[in-house]
Amino acid sequence: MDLKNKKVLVVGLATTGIPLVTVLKKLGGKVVITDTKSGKDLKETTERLNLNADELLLGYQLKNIEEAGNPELVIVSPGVPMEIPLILDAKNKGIEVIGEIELAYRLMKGHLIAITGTNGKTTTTALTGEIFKNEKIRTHVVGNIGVPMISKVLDATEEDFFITEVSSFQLESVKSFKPEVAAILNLTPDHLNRHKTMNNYTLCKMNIFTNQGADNTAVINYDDLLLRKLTLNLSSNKVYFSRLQQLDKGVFIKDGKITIRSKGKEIEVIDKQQLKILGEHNVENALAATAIAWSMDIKVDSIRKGLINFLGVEHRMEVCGKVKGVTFINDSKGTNPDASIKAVEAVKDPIILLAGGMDKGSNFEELIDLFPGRVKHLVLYGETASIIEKTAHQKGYLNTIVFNDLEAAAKFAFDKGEEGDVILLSPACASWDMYSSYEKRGEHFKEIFEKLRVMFHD
Ligand code: UMA
Repeated sequence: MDLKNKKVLVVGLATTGIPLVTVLKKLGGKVVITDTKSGKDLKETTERLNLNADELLLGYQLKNIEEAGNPELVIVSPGVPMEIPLILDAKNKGIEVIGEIELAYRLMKGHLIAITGTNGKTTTTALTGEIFKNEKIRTHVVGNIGVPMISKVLDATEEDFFITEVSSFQLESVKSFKPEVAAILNLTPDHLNRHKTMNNYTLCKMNIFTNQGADNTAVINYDDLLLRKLTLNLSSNKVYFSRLQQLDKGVFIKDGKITIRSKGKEIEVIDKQQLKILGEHNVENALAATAIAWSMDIKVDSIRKGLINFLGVEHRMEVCGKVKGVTFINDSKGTNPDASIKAVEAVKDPIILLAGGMDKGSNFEELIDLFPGRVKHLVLYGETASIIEKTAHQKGYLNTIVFNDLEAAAKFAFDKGEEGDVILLSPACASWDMYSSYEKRGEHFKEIFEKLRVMFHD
């Protein structure tokens, strides 16, 4: 893709926008950047990138494309909604609008593996990356996981592998994006505040397969009936994984072992007990990573080593430690009810659950249904606190309390905690009402834990 002297508008100057601008400039593009954040807020970034005033339209939402000086191409960051007037106007006037992931795809060399799903995608992406690294392959673990794909494309060679986590936001604006292997792990409602309906959300996710052909592989969770139905007519070569059923062909659990069955041959990979990541949902993630690696001819020994050695990702069921016999677990990445359901199911000891955050229009009923016998207290904070509390009370679960912030909530949980209990931060909501990211929320929780640990000399 030739970007030399091409006028490009970049919308959003944060984790994605920063390397995006750097790459566009390296390729000779004429860059204009807009962000609703003010010049003052972005001063450090604009200085670091050596940007001048002509290139910057900061501090307000542009209403039309003329305001950006009629660029030839618009590239959006994942968090920028596709319905803002600027984007609609650009599209109406025939100006191409793509996301960063699409541009990265157009510029990349090497092999592309893409992983999506409502939950488990970060763990599966990181685990797949570990497996590929065991094979001594140059691997870039990128995407929604926090390292924009665009930041690695210019260094890559034909032999490199991109293991890319893709979100519904990113998949909404792809066009030619064509992974050699594409995986959808599961589909439950999420991000409905942006996508409006489950159908829209599903359609975005399905874009991962749109450009695949018979020479590409689609890795699909056989146990997710909606997903199985939606992928029935794909032209890709389908590889299923299942935690619940033994398949004629694919990756599944047999006698407690992760097993591959292919061309009439059966291969035992590991006993699922050997996984260090907790919970049945992580067994699914391990099955998916195995299926992806197997479809790319990765040796079973490398898969085995990756599965056994993988310790999980930060902010996902991360055990911080114990204070006075109470275990603290940071699952700040639990940003929707389904993720928190998996977290609660994975903990065998009595739980004091910290939850709440930005309102994405989620339904919390199923999460609350799990509480009897498992969750001793539900300690809430953030924008959704009263919504979750109301749902809990309607369902007859009354052990709830609301605080203004996470620190007060965590301290209350600690006061209530008894030896053997688990204080689980699994908010079931996005962090954006109080934090800039789930990472910042998780770090804050770990700081609170550290303070208590020091205070009680544990
Ligand atoms: N902005 C505007 N106009 C708008 C909206 C936003 O100018 O209308 C600006 C904001 O002021 C801000 C910038 O755009 O400066 C933010 O862009 P962004 O929200 O895309 O955030 P990035 O920092 O670039 O991070 C994004 C992903 N964020 C989102 O999808 C919301 C990160 O996923 C991802 O790790 C990163 O790109 C690298 O690829 C985070 C996430 O929470 C982890 N993702 C959601 C999830 O997993 O559920 C989808």
